[in-house]
Amino acid sequence: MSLVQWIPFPSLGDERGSLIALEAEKIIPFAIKRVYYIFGTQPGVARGFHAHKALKQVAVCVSGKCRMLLDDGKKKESVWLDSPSKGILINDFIWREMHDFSSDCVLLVLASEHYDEMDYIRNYDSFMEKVHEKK
Ligand code: T46
Repeated sequence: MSLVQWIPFPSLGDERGSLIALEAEKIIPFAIKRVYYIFGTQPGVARGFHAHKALKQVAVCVSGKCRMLLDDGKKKESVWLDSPSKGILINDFIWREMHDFSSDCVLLVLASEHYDEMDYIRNYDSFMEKVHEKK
């Protein structure tokens, strides 16, 4: 199965332009507890480099683009987030890295849990150990 799970967002646009509504537990497959966005990323900067133990998230570039690398411990896939009309579902125990941010990139993230630093696995070796423990 592909690591990359796209969620197409229905557009409510009309002749005036575009509008997308993201409703929890409908389009977004969980109750949203937190929303954050990443913007103004400096040239050459990459972010992420961690996994989460329980958190699920949907990420969408509402402006510009960036490249998201996902890694489940067995395989890696890299995709461009370059459309406000689709998001990517990032499940728990997935290592993620964000690269190649355009200067106009606004990466919006909808999260299933409140912020909790204890939920992060920020060391790649620990991530690999935990993924194998789960099996
Ligand atoms: C993820 C990717 C896509 C908070 O205090 N509250 C928050 O809700 C978040 C997301 C971060 N923070 C603090 C923690 C750090 O001191 O803000 C600082 C920067 O966070 P971090 O270095 O984790 O940012 P990224 O861009 O590496 O990762 C973020 C999310 O943390 C992460 O869950 O999946 O975006």
